[in-house]
Amino acid sequence: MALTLDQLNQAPLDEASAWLSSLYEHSPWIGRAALAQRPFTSLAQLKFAMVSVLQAAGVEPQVALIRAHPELAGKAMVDNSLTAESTNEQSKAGLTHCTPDEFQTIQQLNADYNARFGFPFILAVRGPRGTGLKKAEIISTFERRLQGHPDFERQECIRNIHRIAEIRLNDLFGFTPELGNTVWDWQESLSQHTDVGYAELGQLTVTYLTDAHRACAQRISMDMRHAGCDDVHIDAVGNVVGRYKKDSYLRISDEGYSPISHKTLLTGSHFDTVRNGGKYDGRLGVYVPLACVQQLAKAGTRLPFDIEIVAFAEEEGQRYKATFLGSGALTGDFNPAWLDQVDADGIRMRDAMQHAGLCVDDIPGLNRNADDYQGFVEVHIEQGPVLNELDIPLGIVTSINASVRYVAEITGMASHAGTTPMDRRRDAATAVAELILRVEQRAAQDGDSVGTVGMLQVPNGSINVVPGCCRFSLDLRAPNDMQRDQLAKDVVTAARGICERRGVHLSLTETMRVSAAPSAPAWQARWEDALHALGVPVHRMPSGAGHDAMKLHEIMPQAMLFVRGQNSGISHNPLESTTSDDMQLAVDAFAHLLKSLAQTPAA
Ligand code: HGY
Ligand code: MN
Ligand code: MN
Repeated sequence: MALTLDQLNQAPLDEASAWLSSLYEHSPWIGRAALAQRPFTSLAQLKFAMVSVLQAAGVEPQVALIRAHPELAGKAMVDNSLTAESTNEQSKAGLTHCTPDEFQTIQQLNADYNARFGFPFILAVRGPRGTGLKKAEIISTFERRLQGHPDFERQECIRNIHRIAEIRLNDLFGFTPELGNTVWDWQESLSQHTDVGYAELGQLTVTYLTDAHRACAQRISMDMRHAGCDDVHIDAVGNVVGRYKKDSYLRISDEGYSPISHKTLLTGSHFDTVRNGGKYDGRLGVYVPLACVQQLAKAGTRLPFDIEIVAFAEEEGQRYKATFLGSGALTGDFNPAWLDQVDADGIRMRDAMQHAGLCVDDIPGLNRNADDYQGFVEVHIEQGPVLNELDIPLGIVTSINASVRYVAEITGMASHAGTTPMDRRRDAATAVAELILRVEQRAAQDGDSVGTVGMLQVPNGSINVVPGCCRFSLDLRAPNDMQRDQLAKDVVTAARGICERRGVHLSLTETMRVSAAPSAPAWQARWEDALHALGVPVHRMPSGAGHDAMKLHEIMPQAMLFVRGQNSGISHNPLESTTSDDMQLAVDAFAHLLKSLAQTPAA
């Protein structure tokens, strides 16, 4: 029989702690100590109470807890001394049915890991979806983490223990993150579409208007229609737009109805990806609101405002240097010069649009009139380690950092690698190398600026030729425009100085400049109210990553909600991950925001 929060809140301490005693392996003290924080208003609040107990306990008890766990497919499994919960978890992941090779590999990994860290490897093998990781994934994670730092590994084991406890708690309360699972599954099926050349490598890359990109647009359109959106269309730049209409009349009193004057709520995020990217960057911000629409449609509920969800077609600027193209088309920022850009295969954007059946002439008509909207909200994975290290599932974005990007080329003189003395070279690559280290040093000195050279190439280089040309990119970001501009100024000045001294030539083209986007206080407050209602700690933080919300910020109030990433919140990397429990909480927070908006009198 599933437990309820009321029962847990009201039961005598011994009885309540007995219910929680198997959440943390052989360690009932954690659940017991957390009960001091009763009454709990949500499972999320109870989970975080146990996280806090362990954080406060310090390193010794944490290491003791890790050591209280069995190895994966280890001795305890072989001699059947696993707890019922561990048996269930290890069998769900297939660890009770390893091939001799798999078994041998895992034994060796267990021995190596224990020898290196002095405690067993802990992984929540039920995985981010709760249905169990594949053995291959378990082994690759094991091998990857064997190289970790001891402090990090202790913390990562504890994070996995909290995930194990979360899943066991869900089972105890008969709770299934249904909508989180739906969102997780929508993204899983969308991720099957990937660009040619990446599919073969098992990598996710969806760049603007490729066939995979168009398949994603069709897929998202279908998901929107099936979820209950009234209008779904693909617009002139390839954005997928779904609208869930308001109740044209709403009974507000026994006397009758009144036409609704609430403005539309705009939400969404992008569905293009970086090369070899993750499944959730952008897409999560399409599917979380869509899960809310699905729930409203199922209940036949209409709000006093339309919800417009946009899956933006291009945010990453991978195929063309046209970052935020999708959201920029809505804010009047589509740059017609982009149409004549060519991609790495010489295909003009204009022709790629033609090939995708888009009508370039309709682009100016995509401009949104801000007066028609209440504002823009975006849900996004954090893409960083903060929430992961705090063990907090959701975060409140206070501002999105300002950024500026360049593509650049340094030209020197190609010459013979064997005969050109070191003091007679005009080596383009060493000039860039010196600049890269200068960027690293200069960005670091601010403390909260970042500088990255993400692309670096010696075109037509040869092993025995001093590089005469070196192409590279610059991505510079800071919490505000002034700090960003100072960083950019210093970097460009340094670049010119290096080129002067080395007798090489610099050409630099700015490809993007976007201002910092502070969250609108009223909208940030709505997200905070939602987290309070969910019993999730409110952690406010800036966004180091850029988002479509920066573009919508230029014409309407906006605020973002972050969702914790797994694997230290890594992103722009196939290890990008988040759990269906955290996605469920994001859906719950979005639903809370919708409800509070619906109860607010029309402006
Ligand atoms: O680069 C960024 O910040 C975003 O992921 N496009
Ligand atoms: Mn991204
Ligand atoms: Mn993104």
